[in-house]
Parts: sequence; structure tokens; C-alpha cells
Amino acid sequence: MLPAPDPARFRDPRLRPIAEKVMAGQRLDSADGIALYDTHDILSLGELAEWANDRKNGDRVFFSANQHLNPTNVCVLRNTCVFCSFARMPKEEGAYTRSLEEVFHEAEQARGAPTREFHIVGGLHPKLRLSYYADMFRGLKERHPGVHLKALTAVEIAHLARIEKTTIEDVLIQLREAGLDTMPGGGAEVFSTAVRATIAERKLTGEEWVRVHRAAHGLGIRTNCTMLYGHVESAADRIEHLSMLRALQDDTGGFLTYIPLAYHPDNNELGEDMGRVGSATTGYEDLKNVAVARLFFDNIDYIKTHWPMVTPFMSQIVLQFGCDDLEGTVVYERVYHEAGARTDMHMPYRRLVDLIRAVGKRPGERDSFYQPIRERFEDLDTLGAGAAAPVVHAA
Ligand code: V47
Repeated sequence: MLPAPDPARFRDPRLRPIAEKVMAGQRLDSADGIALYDTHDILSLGELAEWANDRKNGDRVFFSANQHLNPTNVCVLRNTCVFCSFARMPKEEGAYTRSLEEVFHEAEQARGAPTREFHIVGGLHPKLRLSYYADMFRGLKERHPGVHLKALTAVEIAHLARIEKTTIEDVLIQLREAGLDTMPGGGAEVFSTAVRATIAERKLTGEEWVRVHRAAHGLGIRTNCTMLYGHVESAADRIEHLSMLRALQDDTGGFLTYIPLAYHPDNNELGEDMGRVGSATTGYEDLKNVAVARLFFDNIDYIKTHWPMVTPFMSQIVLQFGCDDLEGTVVYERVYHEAGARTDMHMPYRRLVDLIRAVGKRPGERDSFYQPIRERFEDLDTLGAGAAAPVVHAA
């Protein structure tokens, strides 16, 4: 157990009453959340968040042996989600839609450690029906029995319900029968109506995103939640977003983890409009978004850092700013790499263990429900996990 912080030593006096609340186990309100975002006393913020994390999760940092699959980048929102670099029109250069055989082939490509979870997200294809995804899930389960399927964002579920002229619940039930286990947290962006009007005009609204996750939780399907930060949103917008997630978690308890997603400005209209091309979020913002989340979410157990977006170096540092969950092996990543991420696409299993150990934490491979699978790694070399592979491409 870490020693409790001494708020009297905090440089920013506004953090002192907030620290008292955190240490007394009291919930932070919106004004507290905004003060946390506004502070420049980043070390006190980090110390407090790390203490709150230690109280919840001790010194263990989880990671997973997972693999991302993106079946199509064709998306009907191509021209209106101006922050996205991944989407293509059906006939646009670079557009792709995988056949099921191609998806099954890519699913065999895990390097080193075996995959325990497929993370499957893609564009809103105008023609791909529910049966394409149901057949994919059945095929993956047949070929990889025991592998967990975390698949389709709320936006994709709502799109399938529209195409099939049926309800969200019906889509979820059919996909669950086909093998869907949990859902990722993407598509949330920032719930504020004004921000959405600027960055994702025709995407489902914040309320609709919440409705899909509520429906999933009601059916016993656990999900993740996210926020895309570092574009046009204010601190108040961020806190409104986190408050909506926290309220849903109060009602259902269905969220497993929260992942702050750092906006990448390359190859998209928003980045050009903002004059931000080539300039991703700063490390300062990345630290803050983890620490504030840890303090604001008293009811979500885990905060995950997505190293493909913020770099393995920043992901390692946030492990001392309140973060307890390091995104896994990934294998192949397209959404952020299309948007300018310079990180590798694959993280060797052993490198995950080393990154965690190097900050004095205890690594633990987890399953998709945050149950520990493996906590001893002495025989790691026998995994052939490529510990010496470079993590980041040269610029
Ligand atoms: O919803 C799109 C984001 C998300 C950009 O649940 C961008 O475990 C940055 O859902 N710059 C999809 N981000 C990714 C996602 C996810 C990722 C990691 C873990 C989990 C999980 C879920 O990617 C989208 C959007 O918010 N995104 N474009 C961009 N230019």
C-alpha cells in the first residue's frame, strides 16, 4: 500500500480539498473534475491518481495477449466523421472489405504468444449484413475455441440494427449466439452535442451510444468505454462525457475498463482544419487524461492505456499516474496508423512484461474479464516472444 499523499504539500491549493475527498472515498463532482483538468500541478495530480489506483488495484498491472482485426474500412460516415483517417468510400483508393476466409487467415497471424482475444472493429459498410458478422464470429470460434470475441462498437451495432430493420437487442442477441462475448468502447468520441456537430455530425448521438451499451449490459454483455480527447473539446465537455459514463456504470455495472483515446491528426480533415497535421496530443495531456479518469471513476475498476496511440514510452509512464492496464500484443493496428501513429503494430508479449516490471509494478496476463491467467514469467524465453524486437519505428 502506498503512503497517503500529503495534500498540504500540493503546489496547487485547489487540489487539496479534492485530495481530501478522494482519500475519504467520496465521489468527485463536475467542478472537481474540471479543476483536475485545469491544474498545472501534474505531479500532485499523478500522485493522487496513483494512490487511488493502488487502493483499488495494488501494484499489479494487467495486460492481454490480444489481436486486433478490422474487417472493412468502408464506412457510410466517411465524409462526416472528420477526425477519422481509417474510413473510405466503397470505391475510394485504399478501400477494402475482407472475405471471411481473409479474416480467418489474418486471425492466424498472431506472432509469438497465442491470442486469447480478438478485438474486431471496422467501418459502417452499407452492404455487409448481420450474417457476415455472425458467420465470422462462428468461424473464429470454430477455429480458435476458447478465444474471446470483443467485437463491434455501439455505432456498428446501431448500424446493423438499421440495415436489418430490427432492434439493438435483437442484433446483440443474434451476435451473442454467434459467439460475441464483450464489446469494445469505441465510437463514443465526445458526447457533447456541439463537439459531435463539429467532428462527427452524423454518427449516433451520445445518448444513443449510451442506450446501446445499456442494452448490452441488460443482456449480460460486458463492454468497455472510451473518450477521444485532444481535438476541439473543452475540459467541461470531457467531464460531461465522463459523468455520463459514470452514471451508466452506476445503473448497470457493465463497464469493464475505460480507455482514453488520444486523437491523431494526420490524414484527416479535422487535423488539416486545426493546422495540427504531424502534431499529436502532448504527453502532458496523455498523463492528465489517465489521472483524471482514475480519480473521477470511483465505479470503474480498470483504466487502460492504448500504447499504439500514445507510444509504449508514454504508456509506461502512465502506469505511475493511475493506470493499471496496458493494451496487449495487438499484432496489427490500422485505425491510428492511418492517422499518423508511428508506433509498431505489434508488441511482443515479453516486452509488455518488461515495460511493466521496469516501473516497479507486478505484471499479470489477464483474460477478457480481468481474471488473472498468468503471473509468473520465468520461462518467458520459451515463448519465442522476440524480446529484442524494436518497439517503435524510426521516424
Ligand atoms: O471510435 C478514430 C478512434 C476508435 C482516430 O475497447 C481515432 O478495448 C485517434 O474502439 N485518432 C476505435 N483515434 C478504437 C477503439 C478501441 C481502441 C482500443 C481499445 C478499445 C477497447 C477500443 O478509434 C474510434 C475513435 O474514437 N479514432 N480515428 C484518430 N484519427
